[in-house]
Amino acid sequence: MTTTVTRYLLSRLRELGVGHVFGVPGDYSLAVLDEVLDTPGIEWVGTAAELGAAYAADGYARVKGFGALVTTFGVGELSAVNGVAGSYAERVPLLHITVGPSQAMEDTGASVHHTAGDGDFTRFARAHESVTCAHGVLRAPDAPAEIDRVLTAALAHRRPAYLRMPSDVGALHVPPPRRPLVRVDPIVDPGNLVRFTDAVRRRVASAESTAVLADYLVDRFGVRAELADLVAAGLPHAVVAMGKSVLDERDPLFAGVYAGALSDDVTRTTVDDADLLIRVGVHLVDTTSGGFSQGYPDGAGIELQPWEARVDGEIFADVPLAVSLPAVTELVRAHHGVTPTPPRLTDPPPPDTTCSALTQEFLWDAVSRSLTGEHLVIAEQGTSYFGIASRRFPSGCGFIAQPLWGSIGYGLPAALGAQLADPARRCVLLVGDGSAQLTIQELGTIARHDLHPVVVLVNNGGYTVERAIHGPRAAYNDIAAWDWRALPAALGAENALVMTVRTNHELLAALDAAHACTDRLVFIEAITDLDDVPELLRRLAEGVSIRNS
Ligand SMILES: Cc1ncc(C[n+]2csc(CCOP(=O)(O)OP(=O)(O)O)c2C)c(N)n1
Ligand SMILES: [Mg+2]
Repeated sequence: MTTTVTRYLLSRLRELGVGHVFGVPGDYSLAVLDEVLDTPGIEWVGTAAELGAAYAADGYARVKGFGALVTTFGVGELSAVNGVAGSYAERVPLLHITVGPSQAMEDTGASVHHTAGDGDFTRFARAHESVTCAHGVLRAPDAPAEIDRVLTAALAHRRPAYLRMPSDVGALHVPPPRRPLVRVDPIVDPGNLVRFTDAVRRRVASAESTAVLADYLVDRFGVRAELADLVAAGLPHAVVAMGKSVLDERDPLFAGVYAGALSDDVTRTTVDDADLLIRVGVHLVDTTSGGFSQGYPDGAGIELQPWEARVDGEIFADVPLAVSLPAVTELVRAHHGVTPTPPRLTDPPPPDTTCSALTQEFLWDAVSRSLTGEHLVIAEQGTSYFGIASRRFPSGCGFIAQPLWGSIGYGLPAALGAQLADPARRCVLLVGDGSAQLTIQELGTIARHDLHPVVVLVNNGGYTVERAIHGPRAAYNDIAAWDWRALPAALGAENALVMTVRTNHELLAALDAAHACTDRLVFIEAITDLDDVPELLRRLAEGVSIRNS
């Protein structure tokens, strides 16, 4: 029995749970896409642009564990590369396949379209080398081995991989997969594990107060359940915004979203003043740490990272998160320390239902209050991210943002991917007008697939987050004024529920209507003042401005 290279690849993607492949076709890739259309269990999602496909594959992978996009050589793949770089930075595993000129054309060095006309067919792969963890060119007979190699690497590193497929290679016959894809477990050094647990035991026994700080690597390395076990041992715990949703924010011992010196007092003191701070999958970046203003001593405490652990700065190599975290939990449970006092987070004031003009503080309070455990929030960089990140979520509510790579325009296509990945969980996209202008065309893709997310578009007349940092009235922070209300219908969502809100009262009514209307796309244009920013951003912006100068 044989299969084709394309079918081999698609069956491996199916095995990884991929049910949707994103991209834009090109003449080189059409035959490959025929096979995608013919493959049961895989749906082709044609996006308006390749960058949207890359962001969508990323949002999809954050929900399903793996994503895929197919682009055409040169023009298509380079349009996607910013998205792939974001997945690389934020550790989202996916496969970018680009289909290019046939091997025969390559051999003759022909000056074919989508090349630079110099016979170099490897140039664009080189552009991907620095933003993928594995890359290759598919050729018979080792195409199956290459596919398996790059997929295994992407899974192990939680990073994207890249494959170039000459257009004639997809149809070549190869043996079908004989066994499941090999998953590489991280290496565990038994000696270091023993030394690590001894060090943790001593540290836990002498600690007067212990707290946990968790971040996004918990999610990427699949240890949410293990983290829940650790905090269930009775430890106060906080989360870094990039890892928001890895902890239950309604737990009585939840101490809030930590942002270094910009955190609320309760959160900051819980983390910074703990005698022993256990950091789980923490990777602070400037946008999540109040510009690296964390108050806990660097290196002190217990630090659990994907492949190594540290205790008071001592490194234990090859003691990976999946092993170190349960080990720490066992030792914390065995130690009967002082029962902690639950942190007292202040709840926001009751909603102001008057007709006063909508403010950012009110907007994010109201949006967060309206969420349930069935929602998945996607927050774009800008006031949306800073506004929602610090608000407390209901148990089970998911969160996607891109504060490390921070490429505006990411949110809307990521919501497309996330909504396709889990149709049962309604996406709530929070996006600024400036960001939306980069990738709004994917609203058409959302409509074409009859998806029903709620989009809250903050219309504040331009780049407010940038105004807060520099140039409040500079022309470069202005954008073209669009008729946002007309856009959903123009882009194919004729039956969308579209609302514009200018007051607190109108926003509350719109959110009620949005949550009641689950069978349609909902688009809320929320108008706020161009200088109005959430408190966290206001504090952060002062620091950014100083650092940039
Ligand atoms: C691709 C890309 N280009 C430029 C930037 C710089 N940038 C960061 S935020 C931002 C403005 C965002 O404005 P908007 O989406 O309207 O948000 P808000 O006004 O609510 O802050 C810009 C231009 C970026 N992060 N990514
Ligand atoms: Mg704006």
